[in-house]
Amino acid sequence: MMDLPVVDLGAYLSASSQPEELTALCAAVSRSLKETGALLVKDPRCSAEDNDRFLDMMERYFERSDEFKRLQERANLHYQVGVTPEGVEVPRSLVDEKLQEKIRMMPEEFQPSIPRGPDPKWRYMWRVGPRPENTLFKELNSEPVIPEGFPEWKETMDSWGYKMISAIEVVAEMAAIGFGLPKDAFTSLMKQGPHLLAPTGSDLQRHGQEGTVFAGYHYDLNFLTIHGRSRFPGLNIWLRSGEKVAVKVPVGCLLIQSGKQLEWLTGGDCLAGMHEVIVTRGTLDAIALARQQNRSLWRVSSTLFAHIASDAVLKPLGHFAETADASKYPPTVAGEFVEQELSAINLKGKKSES
Ligand SMILES: O=C(O)CCC(=O)C(=O)O
Ligand SMILES: [Fe+2]
Repeated sequence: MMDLPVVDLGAYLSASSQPEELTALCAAVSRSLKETGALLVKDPRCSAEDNDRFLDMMERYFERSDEFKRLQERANLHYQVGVTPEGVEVPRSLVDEKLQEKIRMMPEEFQPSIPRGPDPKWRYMWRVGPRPENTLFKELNSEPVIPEGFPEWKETMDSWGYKMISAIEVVAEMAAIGFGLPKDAFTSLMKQGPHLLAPTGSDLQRHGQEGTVFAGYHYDLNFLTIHGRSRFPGLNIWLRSGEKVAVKVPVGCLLIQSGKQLEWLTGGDCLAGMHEVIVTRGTLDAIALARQQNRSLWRVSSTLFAHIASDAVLKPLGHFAETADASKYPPTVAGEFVEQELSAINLKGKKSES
């Protein structure tokens, strides 16, 4: 089992760091994203208390009845705002034959758990950051949904969301430098992107058996994903080497994962990180402890999906346009790419139906 390196964003943000130190930090960021599809960071601006305030509120929300939560469901907006009930989102590995083939080729010890149906997790989508005034992708940029009886909702979601975006922007800048691109190569494309704070909620009381798959083997379709620490472990990631690793996020750290849009922009030099969330022995231990301490048995993730702006074009940037695989990543409008991916995982009606 491998420990992911922890990169201190404070050192990058500090004016007193030496140029050689900065170069080394940026190289560590791009190397970790490339070799593991993931990266642990510490950001002095995102505290464990901020994360707790967010998790406490989301636990209270997910504990409400199904009828209550369904009032926040917006299927017509492809679930891109409000709640997604359990049993809607389909893991890529259930529908993608190429991916299934890839799984069959893996050594048994690294094979993911094979989901038999849609994910039994709920999710809440909250848009974060300014929206574009003019866009061809209105529904990816819709108005927020606020559940009744949560006066602190907007402030809590926005403050956690903005903090996570600030951390992602620093990582995106460092990654660009590490990949040999101009410093703003990624961040300039992220401006007014349809960033989503998208915590998952999994009911461990009902679905707490070892081996239950909460999020089947998949990649994230966005640019970079960032998660705070969850109160229940269970995330497995696959390294570029094919090895499967259970992720441990140290207290006060954030986990970053590379998404498909980053893969596109680097012409496949950095692949989207594959991952799954399942009930492991570690999850069972955390469930036992939570029961003892009379805490919530909802597993909440503090996930934020950072996106490339919907109207921007995805294509290999700079020197990545010259690589052998570049032609596998033809210029594609980011919003169109997102819509295709959403329909593959059941969050948007297929093109022929819409
Ligand atoms: O529930 C989690 O910890 C993360 C789930 C996940 O991979 C996702 O939301 O894409
Ligand atoms: Fe994911």
